[in-house]
Amino acid sequence: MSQVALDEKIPNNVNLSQDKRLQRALEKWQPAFLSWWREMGPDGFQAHEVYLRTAVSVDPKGWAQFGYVRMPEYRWGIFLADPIKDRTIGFGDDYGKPVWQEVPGEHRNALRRLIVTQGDTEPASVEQQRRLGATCPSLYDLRNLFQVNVEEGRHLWAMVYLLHSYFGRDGREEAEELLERRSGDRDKPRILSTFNEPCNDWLSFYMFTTFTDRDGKFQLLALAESSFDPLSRTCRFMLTEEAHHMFVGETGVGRILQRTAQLLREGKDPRQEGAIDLPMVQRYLNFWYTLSLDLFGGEISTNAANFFAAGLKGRAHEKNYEDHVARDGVYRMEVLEDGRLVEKEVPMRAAMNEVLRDSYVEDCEKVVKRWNKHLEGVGFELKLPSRRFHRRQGIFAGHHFDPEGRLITAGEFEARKHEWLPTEEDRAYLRSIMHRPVYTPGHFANWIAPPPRGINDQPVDFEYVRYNEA
Ligand code: BYC
Repeated sequence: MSQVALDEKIPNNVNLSQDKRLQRALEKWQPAFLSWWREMGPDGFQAHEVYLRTAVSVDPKGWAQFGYVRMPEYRWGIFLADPIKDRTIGFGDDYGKPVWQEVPGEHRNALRRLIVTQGDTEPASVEQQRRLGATCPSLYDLRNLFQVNVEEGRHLWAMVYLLHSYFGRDGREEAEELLERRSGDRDKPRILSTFNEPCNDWLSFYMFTTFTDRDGKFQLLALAESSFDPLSRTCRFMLTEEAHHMFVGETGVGRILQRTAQLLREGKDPRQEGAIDLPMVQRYLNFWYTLSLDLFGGEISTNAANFFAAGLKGRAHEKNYEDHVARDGVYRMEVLEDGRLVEKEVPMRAAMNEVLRDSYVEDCEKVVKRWNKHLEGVGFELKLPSRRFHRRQGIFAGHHFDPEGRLITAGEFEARKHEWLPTEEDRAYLRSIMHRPVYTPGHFANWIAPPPRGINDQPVDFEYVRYNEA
């Protein structure tokens, strides 16, 4: 293939047309990616034309070009944010030294593992969401789902680029394995817990894109601080795309709340009208928020301490902290000792997962505040549960807490979990109101309000997804 044709097919700013080694690695990997996409990507919509944005360069004009594309023909590209001149290491033991353009031998395994873990979440989320097209509330939402999906595909490419370019043969093997694991599969599951949970209805999808994609935002912010400059630059560009995913989630839940609040103000029972009642929204929030808290890892973590000391993974917006070495500092956190919650001082470096979780929780608080604006006057407010509630990773896993964070017994938890977490009945109800997809332009399911405006200045009733037999 000519250089121009290659750059046209795979938009990039990594000099792909001159890089024979990368070309050879991709020659094998790209067809495997496409067959994974056909097998595990959006079910039933591979031949549809979707109004998508494609990144063709990193400058503001090029990174968001819109047009109809069939998803398997989407141009998944490879982009790094522009380099920062004379960038130095921003934290850890090597603070102030020049950043690395190659992988230092002593950090090779740890870096590869971080990149693989990040990369694994991207195809996992596509797999989790692959059947949602059959129950979509509108063409607008269907298009947003597919935009999220193709960009997760691109984020996988971003991590695979790093594995192919900087990790030799074992990098290529890891890249292949990223296409072999499957979300929820008993024998070859995805690496992180939350990415093996089914995401089969649109309330879950909006909660996932609000809370789980927001974990993505904070993990990418932490990796954007990395001393390994290609990783930092890759993550910086990914963050520009992540913003849209969180927009899809936050406005999706917001529009559900708007519809339900409207019915409540009219004195109607949302369930009688086929809409979603607020306690159910709270249960889904509790579920996806707490699963996403798990993605930050243990509160006290040697891995996190080592990543920080080595300069591999920092804190979100590291420049806002005073002490970038954090060798002597401590972090006060509540831990369980002899069945009681007590405050304890933990060496700061060992608490880095919790520090990142703090930034995340603060961001989530703001989202909930914006959601509650839709509920003014209806007598119900959504709330984030305690970060101890319903945890499966870290020091609170295996213990029981109520949403206020009070320690309770397993029996008490069992007796009340139907108030706090989605029930079988909730799932059946959502299936019943979502079983019929809405594919008519400008029409919306009865359980969600239309958005105030369309995508890229197109009207709300634009045909965002269409089927052309050509
Ligand atoms: N599930 O020291 P610990 C995104 C393991 S989302 C399963 O507590 P560490 C996206 C851990 O691996 C962002 N296992 O944790 C969003 C370790 O295993 P080993 C993804 C878990 O290592 C939506 C052991 O438990 N990016 O982009 O400090 C759509 C003890 O670990 C979990 C990243 O995650 C879990 N939840 O931190 C699409 C960034 N938590 O060593 C995309 C890269 C912990 O005993 N990853 N374990 O075998 C990391 O920075 C770290 O791997 C983690 C874990 C923060 C995830």
